[in-house]
Amino acid sequence: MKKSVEIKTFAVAGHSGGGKTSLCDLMLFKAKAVERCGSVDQKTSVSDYTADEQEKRCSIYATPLNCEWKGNHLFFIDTPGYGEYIGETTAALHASNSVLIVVDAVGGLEVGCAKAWKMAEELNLPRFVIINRIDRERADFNRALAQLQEAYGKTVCVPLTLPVGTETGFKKVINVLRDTDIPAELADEAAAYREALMDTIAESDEKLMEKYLDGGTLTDDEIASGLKAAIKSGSLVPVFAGSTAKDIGINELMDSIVNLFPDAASREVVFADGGKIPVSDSGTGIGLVFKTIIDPFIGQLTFFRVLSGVFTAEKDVLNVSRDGKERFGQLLIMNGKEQKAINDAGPGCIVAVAKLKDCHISNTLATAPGVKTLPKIVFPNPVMSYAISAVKSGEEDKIASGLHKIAETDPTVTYKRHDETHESLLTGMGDQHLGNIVKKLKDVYKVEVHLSTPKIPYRETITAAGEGHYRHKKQSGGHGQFGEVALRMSFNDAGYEFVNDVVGGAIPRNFIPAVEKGVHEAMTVGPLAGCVVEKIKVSVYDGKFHAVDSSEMAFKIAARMAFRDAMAKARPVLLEPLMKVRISIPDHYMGDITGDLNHKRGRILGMEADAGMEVVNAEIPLAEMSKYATELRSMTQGRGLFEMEFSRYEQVPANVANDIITKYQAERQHHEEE
Ligand SMILES: Nc1nc2c(ncn2[C@@H]2O[C@H](COP(=O)(O)OP(=O)(O)OP(=O)(O)O)[C@@H](O)[C@H]2O)c(=O)[nH]1
Ligand SMILES: [Mg+2]
Repeated sequence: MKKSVEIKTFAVAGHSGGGKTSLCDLMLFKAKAVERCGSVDQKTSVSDYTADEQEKRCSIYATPLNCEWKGNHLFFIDTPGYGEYIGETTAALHASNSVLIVVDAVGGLEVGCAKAWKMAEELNLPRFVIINRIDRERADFNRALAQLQEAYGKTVCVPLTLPVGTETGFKKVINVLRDTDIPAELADEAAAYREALMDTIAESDEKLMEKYLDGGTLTDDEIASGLKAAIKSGSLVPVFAGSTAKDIGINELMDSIVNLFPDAASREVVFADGGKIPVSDSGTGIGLVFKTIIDPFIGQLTFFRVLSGVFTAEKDVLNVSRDGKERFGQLLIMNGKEQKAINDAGPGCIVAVAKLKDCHISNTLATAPGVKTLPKIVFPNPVMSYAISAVKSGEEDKIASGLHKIAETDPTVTYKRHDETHESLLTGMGDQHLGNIVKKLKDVYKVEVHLSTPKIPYRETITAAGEGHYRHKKQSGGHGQFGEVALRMSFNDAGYEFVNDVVGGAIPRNFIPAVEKGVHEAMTVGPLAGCVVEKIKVSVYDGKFHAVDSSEMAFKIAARMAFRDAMAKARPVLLEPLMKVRISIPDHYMGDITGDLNHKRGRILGMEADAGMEVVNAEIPLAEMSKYATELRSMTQGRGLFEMEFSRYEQVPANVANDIITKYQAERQHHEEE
């Protein structure tokens, strides 16, 4: 096993189609980790090995890979660029020490790259950029570089290598720090970047600064250590030029991974409580589980990243988060579906173990007691829901158990029964993501499902005070039913409140709980559209009882009817959920996006420029958002991203409310007539 300083652990991230997977395949091949170079186009990629990925020719899952290069062991994770699979990228970044962002020289700084940058920045992960596909028609290295520099700073994004020629004329790259035979047309540029880099290096260390200002030449080691310090702090993000298709610039990139990427010892272990310890090459193993898969052939595999210490095969391990114990079998390092068993794994290693009992994403593993938990991985909120039901009746349990297992491997999927609409909801990141889930249910869990647009959980409340009264009286045979209730209601912003204001025993105390129950029942099916009623205060102030005929049932019915009577007089209104939505787009889509928000009854709260994208913050009714993942994709050709979370309930505008109420009342009448 290599020492932590010889281990580099990084995620490869960026916009879909930039060439991340192709780059990973090429690195594996160049490092002789595989015999033939995998290809996305020929469906032989080591990383995109699942049938779904091969069919779509795009990554869906984050795939841990590894190889050795010039004395270092590289562990890297190829992530999908497509926005709906962002959960995979999130997990991968949590297992990494730095991020290599792949930018397409044709497309430039697209939203997938901006998002990767932002996530890396939030996790304090050093960044590197490769501008790839320079061999392609309409490629423009300088345009892509200018976009990066505009978004993140001219002194931050500085090229370490520059392309000689472009498109079909792209032949090689030059290293601005090292190379001396620089073509005349690049000489000025290379000199300017060299100077910028030397300034950054000097600024990173006072001693180096003095030496540099005194006119001394910095040694290779001094240059590397200066660059590393600046990279670690994020004040420098080296940019590389390349083409994975033509294998140009990739040697220089891989050498720099060895020389400049932060190693596994460079980052302290930070626990959930903020406590820190330095990375150790020996002693108690500490690891973070970031991925689990359920493979039809291998069964369940748990991936974790070693943060400190050593894990050994065939040993007991503690799951600190679950307060449990696991028995490790083999320790595996993986290249797609190829696995290699190792004896032990130290800091920076990404390893897999088969068939653990109770081990989940975000769990902390340790080889000895006394280790604190690591911070949990925070996944993005799923944003698109469908009501899901079984095609064959009676297979609901099969759906539940299948989705439970799927959600276990993908935290951006949820499956829940909605308390208010009583529908089972499948929620995920968008149509394609959910499409994959449905396919998996069919292929792996053998159950077919229907998806439909879910009902909106509208609610009802009142805008005035009201009084209601009802006498429930029935004489059937000998024993009758009798209960009479009078109540008042008023709007109560704090929530639901029930008060007993009955004096003089008009309703005996022992029947009050039944009255409250009746109110409660009436509140679950409001009079306007059958929705939950909220934010009201109800006070029972009068009633009558009968010594023989009164019963709990009679008071419950009377209370329910009195409630409806009062509510009808208290000017009831319909409320709808509003979502807080954050939409990131390139600026030229701004007009289309804001225009569309107007149609959606959206309210724009603000706009900002963030990490190279324009961001629109808005509040939009949930009823208008059910297809937004798909709509945004088609409005922006896949160049937009959005996040969404529940904000609050608000009164539905009268014209919209009328339609909803009329439709509900018509359905109810139809039911009653049946
Ligand atoms: N001409 C050219 N094509 C490239 C290059 N790198 C990748 N490609 C092609 O670009 C397409 C997309 O490449 P991928 O490696 O799948 O891109 P990715 O970034 O992994 O995409 P996602 O998995 O969807 O995020 C494939 O057809 C590749 O063959 C390159 O340097 N030059
Ligand atoms: Mg890919």
